[in-house]
Amino acid sequence: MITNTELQYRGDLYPSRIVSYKHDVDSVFFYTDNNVILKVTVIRDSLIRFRFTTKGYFSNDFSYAIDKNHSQGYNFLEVSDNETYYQIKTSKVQCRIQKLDLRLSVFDLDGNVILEDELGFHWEESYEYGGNIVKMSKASKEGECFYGLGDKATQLNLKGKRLENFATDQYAFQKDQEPLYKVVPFYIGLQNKQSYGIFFDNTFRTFFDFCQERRNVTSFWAEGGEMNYYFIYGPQMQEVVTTYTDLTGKPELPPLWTLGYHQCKWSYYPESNVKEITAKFRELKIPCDAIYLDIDYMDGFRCFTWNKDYFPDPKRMVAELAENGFKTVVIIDPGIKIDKNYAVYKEALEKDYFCKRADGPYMKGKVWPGECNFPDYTNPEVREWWAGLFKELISDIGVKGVWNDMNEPAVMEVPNKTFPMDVRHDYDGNPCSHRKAHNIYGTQMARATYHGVKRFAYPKRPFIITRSAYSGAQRYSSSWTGDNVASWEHLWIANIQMQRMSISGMGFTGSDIGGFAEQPSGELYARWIQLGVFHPFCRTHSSGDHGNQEPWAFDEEVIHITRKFVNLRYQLLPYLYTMFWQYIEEGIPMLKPLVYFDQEDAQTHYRNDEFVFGNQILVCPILEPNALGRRMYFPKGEWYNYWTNTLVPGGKEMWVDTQFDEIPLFVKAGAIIPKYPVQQYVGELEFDELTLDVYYKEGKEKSVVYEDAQDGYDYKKGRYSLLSFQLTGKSNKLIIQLHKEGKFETNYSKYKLNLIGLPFKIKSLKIDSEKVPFDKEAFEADNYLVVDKEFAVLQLIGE
Ligand code: MIG
Repeated sequence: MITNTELQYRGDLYPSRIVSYKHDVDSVFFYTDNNVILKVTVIRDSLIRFRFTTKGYFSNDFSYAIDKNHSQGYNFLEVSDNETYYQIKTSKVQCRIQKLDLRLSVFDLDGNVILEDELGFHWEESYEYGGNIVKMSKASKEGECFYGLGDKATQLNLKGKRLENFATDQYAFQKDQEPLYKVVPFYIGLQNKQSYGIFFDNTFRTFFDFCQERRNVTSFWAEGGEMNYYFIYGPQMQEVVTTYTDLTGKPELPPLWTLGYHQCKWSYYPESNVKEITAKFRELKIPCDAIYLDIDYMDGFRCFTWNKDYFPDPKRMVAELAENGFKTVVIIDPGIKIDKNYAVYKEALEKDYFCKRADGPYMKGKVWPGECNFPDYTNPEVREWWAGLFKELISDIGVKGVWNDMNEPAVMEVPNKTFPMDVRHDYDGNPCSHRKAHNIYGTQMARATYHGVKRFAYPKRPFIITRSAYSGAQRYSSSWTGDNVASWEHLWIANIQMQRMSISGMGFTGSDIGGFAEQPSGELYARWIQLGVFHPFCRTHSSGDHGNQEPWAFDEEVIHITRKFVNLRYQLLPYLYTMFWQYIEEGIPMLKPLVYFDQEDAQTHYRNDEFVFGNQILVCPILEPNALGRRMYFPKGEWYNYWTNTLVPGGKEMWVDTQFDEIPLFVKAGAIIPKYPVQQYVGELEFDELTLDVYYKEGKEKSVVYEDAQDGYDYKKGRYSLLSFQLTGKSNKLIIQLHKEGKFETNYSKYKLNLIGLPFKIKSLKIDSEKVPFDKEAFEADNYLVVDKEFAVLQLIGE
């Protein structure tokens, strides 16, 4: 064995033998004789934190990612030891730490290995910066798969890949290009039908290697900071993802209109152009809820100003747009123009809020406004000031959402596209350089923006969208995947990115529909909108320098397809809102990759294309030109073709025919799917019936529908409505039991049941065990049954 003294001159250093340990309520400290301490904290029985120091003491414990409200739960913690290792046991897992070298392994209670150190923790001292380059390597078994890590533009399963986390403005990124805009150092391992998670909470540049360098080794490392990671036990992927999301936080509910369709371009101006665009949506009857103003609305790209030639009276314009159902969202960048006549600049300068270089000068960089300084959003006082700047935009002008761009942060005309690494940051009282603050800069900007918009929008809910993000950013903001390209390959990438973001805790995300750079063909645009309406955030955006990208920039058929699919999204709003509610309540991802849906089925492990939207709708986009069908995999269960209502058994791959105006879309047998009427914008119509598409199944299936006032915070005081439908299908009977919860009274008074796949003819109807009249002819004419919403048990009895 090589000793530590020898290794010091070769690079890597290792912990040596454990000499003592100490145990407190939820943590165990292990001390080695070369100053390494490992602190093992049992946060929950299925969530364990491992934190290492090489200095003999720990620095201040601070994280931007961890939600201070995360659940800690009851823990069972038992420490024992034998000759070779210490053992820490919780009620879910046992963790062994080798006395010789601090290597650790985690087992389930049946003794199956879930995670095992290869070299384990090791490090390299950094002479240049001080501190360590911290490294970890784990043994990986044959067949192990890896998922997660946020916005990576590559296959869903990350096995065989090396990935880098460093927030980067990556214009027109390519497949497999690294690094991208967001940093989510969290992955899910799946091995032996068991899932576990690792969250490496370190904001320095990090790398993950999933068996690329060495076939049986997974490793992750950071250019500084601490080896500090969380192990999350599954065994189901759902438990891993919900635990991670609980740890890093969930958002509040967004206003329902944000789940509508959004239209954007760089840039819509002047006012007459904005009015033309919004009018055209209404004229063509393509629903739309939001219109965006990109950087040209400002006066010389100065944040919080308006170009008065283009927008002489923003308040009036925003109000007029609102009358027509359009919410206005405006862009705000971090670069503040150096201009002594510009109020925001002057104030930040006076108060010393800009980031500084190591030797004192302000950080200066070129962005859209020209030379800029940049607020240090890692300083709480700066965030507070920034939040206050939104008063006029939100309270006075009536803007409803703010779009944070360029916050990686992006700097033009410099080789590394961002700040030099010596720039100083407050890091909430833990002063550091840009090496440590870079990856969370964007999140702190979005956080400050969120607080400002929320303050001035109250009692309405705020809406924020950010380009850069670190784990936890989901608490403050939605996001989009940055500057993609109008290509078929990018449609493939977008599909995977949104699934990956969903299982990485950041579900409220979308791609620029149609592609940002270059111009899509009508066919590509149509295929993209057909997928985009199934993404939590649904916005068309383009750079504007390759022609227009509104639906009417294409031919009649594309207009028809756009309308058809956006209409479908608006019909599915209660379904979409319910899945959002499950995300904020329980951390359940809105989009479920097939492997998440059924990890036991090895066929799902390398699939990229199909995903489950919510819990009961299976979506498979068409990702190539001239395709009137494709092969796809059906996971477990039985699935109704949405367009034809024919039933397909799961567990196999099949060819599915489609038209140009359809994509393969399937509904789980037994599902009850709620639908609103098509509206041109959220809240346009009052309606008296909630449509329920009821998909018969022999057996049981539960469906839920969450509703509330669609905005505001009353839902937090119990003013919501949660309908739980339990469907039970028998050969000549269909029973629907309904349980209601919550204090919110929905406006409608009836359900309109659309019965699909009933294997029998209805003879009679019972509501709460009373026979009620049944108009057979009327039912057979259109298959709809209208019932009063106040029922507990509905029975359809066959002949
Ligand atoms: O340097 O504001 O990703 O969505 O339209 C380009 C102009 C700056 C990049 C964003 C894009 C936005 C554009 N911005």
